[in-house]
Amino acid sequence: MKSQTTTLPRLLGVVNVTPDSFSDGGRFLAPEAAVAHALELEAAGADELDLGAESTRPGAKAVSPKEQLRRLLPVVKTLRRRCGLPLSVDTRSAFVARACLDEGAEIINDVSALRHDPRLAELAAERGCRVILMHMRGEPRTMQKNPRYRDVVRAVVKFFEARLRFCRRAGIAEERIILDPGIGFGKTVEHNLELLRRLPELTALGRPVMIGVSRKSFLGKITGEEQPARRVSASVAAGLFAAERGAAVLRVHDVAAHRAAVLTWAALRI
Ligand code: HH2
Repeated sequence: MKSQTTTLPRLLGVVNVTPDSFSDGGRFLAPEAAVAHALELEAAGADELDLGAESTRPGAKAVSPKEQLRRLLPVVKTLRRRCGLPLSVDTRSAFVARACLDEGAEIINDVSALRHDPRLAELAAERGCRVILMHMRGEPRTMQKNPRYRDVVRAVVKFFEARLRFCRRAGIAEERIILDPGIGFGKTVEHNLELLRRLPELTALGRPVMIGVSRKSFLGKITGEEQPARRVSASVAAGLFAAERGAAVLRVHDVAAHRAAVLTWAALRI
């Protein structure tokens, strides 16, 4: 067999400890259910896990940091003992992130790109942890109200340039930063497709790019599939396309399907 030259995109498995996530709300709200699901994703080949307690689906209401922590902490504590993967915490709150980092989480995934809570940048600098900065126009409550850009890719590049300058000033090492264009966050179907097609313009910023297309509604609009859990094939197709254009991390719900697809894709690419 030839030696493998293609770097596989890492798979960040999603664990939503929420009652209302768009694709699996309520299934993993109980800590035991969330832990069992996380361990399943680990067994299926996830490289890292992303734990979230606040849905960011369009129209979602904010969840207090106290409530987020009540949902997350038992899960983080148990997983730190039972799971070998790096844990990411999907939160905009420094209070939540700090407590989870204290329990062994290693990555902050902030859909506001450190704009929501000023203390989150300080925390990231202090701990030297990895940080995922995501682009979002507006807030989850309002973001899908008539999103418009002159050129969505240029707007996202400019946004990241500014956020990277901000991080430098805040003392966050550039090599700890991962960029995510925020597929579905204040974007139309066409905006999402354009961002995926022109991904190399984002990787040109010199940081790994993460893509979260998994089960999202733009895939439903393309395929006509209304149920998020049945958008697995569409998610895999879009994920592989993103990998081909340079995505370093795929944030996915269906790890086993993505793992098989990514391995096959990599074997073909040698
Ligand atoms: N997508 C969701 C949530 N967090 N974080 C990043 N960095 N990138 C994403 O694309 C992203 C994200 C939405 O997916 P999900 O967590 O399944 O749904 P919900 O926000 O409703 O919990």
